[in-house]
Amino acid sequence: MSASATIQKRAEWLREQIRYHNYRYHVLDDPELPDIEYDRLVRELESLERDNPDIVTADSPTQRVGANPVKAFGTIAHKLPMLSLENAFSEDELRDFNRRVIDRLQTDPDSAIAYAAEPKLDGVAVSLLYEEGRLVRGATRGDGERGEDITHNVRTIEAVPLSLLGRGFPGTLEVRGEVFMPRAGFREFNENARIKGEKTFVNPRNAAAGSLRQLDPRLTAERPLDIYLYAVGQVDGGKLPQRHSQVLDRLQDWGLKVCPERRVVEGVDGCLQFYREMGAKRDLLAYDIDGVVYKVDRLDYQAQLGFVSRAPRWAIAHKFPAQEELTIVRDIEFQVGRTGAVTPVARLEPVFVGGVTVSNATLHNMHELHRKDVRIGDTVIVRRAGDVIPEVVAVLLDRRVKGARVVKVPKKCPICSSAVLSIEGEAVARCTGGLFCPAQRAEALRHFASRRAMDIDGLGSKLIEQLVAVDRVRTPADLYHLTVDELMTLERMGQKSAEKLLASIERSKQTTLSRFLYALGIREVGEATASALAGHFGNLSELMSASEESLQAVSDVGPVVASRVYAFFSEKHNRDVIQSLIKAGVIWAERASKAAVADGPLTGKVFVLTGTLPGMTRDEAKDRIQAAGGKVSGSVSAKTDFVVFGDKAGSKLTKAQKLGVRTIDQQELEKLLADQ
Ligand code: I6G
Repeated sequence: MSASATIQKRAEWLREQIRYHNYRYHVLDDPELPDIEYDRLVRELESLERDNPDIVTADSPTQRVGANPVKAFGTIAHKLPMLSLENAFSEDELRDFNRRVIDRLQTDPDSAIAYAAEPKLDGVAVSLLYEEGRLVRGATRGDGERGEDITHNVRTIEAVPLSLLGRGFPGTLEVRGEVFMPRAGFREFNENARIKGEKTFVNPRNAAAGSLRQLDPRLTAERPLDIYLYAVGQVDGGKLPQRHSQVLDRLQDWGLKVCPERRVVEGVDGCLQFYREMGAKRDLLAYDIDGVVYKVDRLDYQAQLGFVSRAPRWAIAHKFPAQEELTIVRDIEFQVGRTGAVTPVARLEPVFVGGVTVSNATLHNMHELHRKDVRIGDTVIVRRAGDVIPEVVAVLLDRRVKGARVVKVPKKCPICSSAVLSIEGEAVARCTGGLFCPAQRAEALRHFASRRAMDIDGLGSKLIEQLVAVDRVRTPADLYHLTVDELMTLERMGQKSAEKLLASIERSKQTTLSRFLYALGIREVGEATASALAGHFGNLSELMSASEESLQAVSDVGPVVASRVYAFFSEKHNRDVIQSLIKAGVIWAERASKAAVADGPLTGKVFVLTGTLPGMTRDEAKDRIQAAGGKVSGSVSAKTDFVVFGDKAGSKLTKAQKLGVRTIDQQELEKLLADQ
């Protein structure tokens, strides 16, 4: 064999391999080869074809993307028209269809008709034409008689074979089906487009249609498109099986992708069971469907039944309730969530969608509201899929009326009238009345009582929900006025548990400034920030009166945190709750003020803490040392004056001993502090 014949043979072998593995991967969803091996085959073929351009064939798997964009789509005439399907929107309509089939066929009304059933994909109908097993044309349905020539684009869809597998296929085989974009691919595509500031699509169907309408096939090739074939059109020079279900099996053998959810069912009952199963699965499928299709399985019956106007008498689409509908935005209001997020909600002209009447739909946040540019009076697409909260998907701009009103984020919380804080660059606007706002009560209390905040043992979420529901606790300060008798009126609360809970509430009064600050639940103020604020200011009143600028002087406090803290303490409600907490007996060690501390008993002394102190938490020790003017550092050096050690003291103690730094235990520390 000559060198060029050997190369040619190798290239043909590689193509066969790649086609077969494409088939395993895309059509059977059962790959045989690891990706890396597959890539190796493709790379070898690409390299052979690059070095020997004359061996390239049009159906080579390397030739999916044509080099040049087209100027416009050509028109093609479908040899056999691409029909539409009759719809059934109810069980009765399905029964009527079945009755008509039986009547026309004059079959025994007691013996069930076999139907080939499959989901109806929400995509774009296309036709693929294979001549002698080679893909020669791809077309849209168009008006059924004429469609657009999208050959260059369908070639880029990896699930579309450029040549058929095996043998026995008709010389001319036209197959029809649905091109779609799986949901995951759609989400990813939209996210990327959003990041790049490019056009996004409203739903996977529009994304599939838009992708097929690209003039540049390189762009289509980047879109995650897929296909399921569901019917044959023109067939010449070959025979097909006697049943529709067998035809689909045969298409799959030839490398064409058919829907794995297809099944043959018996009579109306079988159809209804299939409909219910698919309905239950609908939200779990990787792609959108809008119903199921039943086709009389026997092709001789199909031929007998024929067509009426533009639809076959032997098939029907049984539709699910639509998940998207058009309606009008009557108003845009704002809701406050458990964490204070102020969310725009569209009040809609009631519309039946996703099986229920919807009159409210979320707009998610201000960023989304602006991005979608939803205005009062607009006609919008509202979507309700499964049990998900209905959402406004998009505005129909061409239906915008004059005077459609833009909505701004409210300055005051619609629930508690506290200021609403919108931070530049952040999508979510928030109510600043965290401790006071009824919408946020339960969440604020849960956080307040949590272990790392006020550590109220036994005050769990369920109990909090109950206390809020009966309006016994509005702010955390109310917790400190609960009585055993009141607690005993709650579900599953006996005297013992009530007493135990009150004891933990009582215990929580003794706290530290940093825990207390953390417990207030100020947005962005986690434990570390609370501790930094407590350490810096030393007392609450200085912190509460600090300007945004001076807040930013605290280590790790930037403009966002500073504005949150400032906004929180600017709210009178929040200051009132703090006063009530202090009045109820919540207490911590404070440094009187910076000036006073400047000449405290420990002023100028540097402390390092190591190990667990027996009767004091580390935060407490730190707060008290700082309140006495001392500084607490994280590492031991020659500048350290005291290392305070507790149980399981670590290397800091050894280092102190090495450097000759004075080491003291808690008792000695207490003595130093008592000298204050
Ligand atoms: O629009 C369609 C969706 C699904 C169809 C169809 C189908 O089968 C699963 N089948 C036919 C025959 C037609 N339209 C005309």
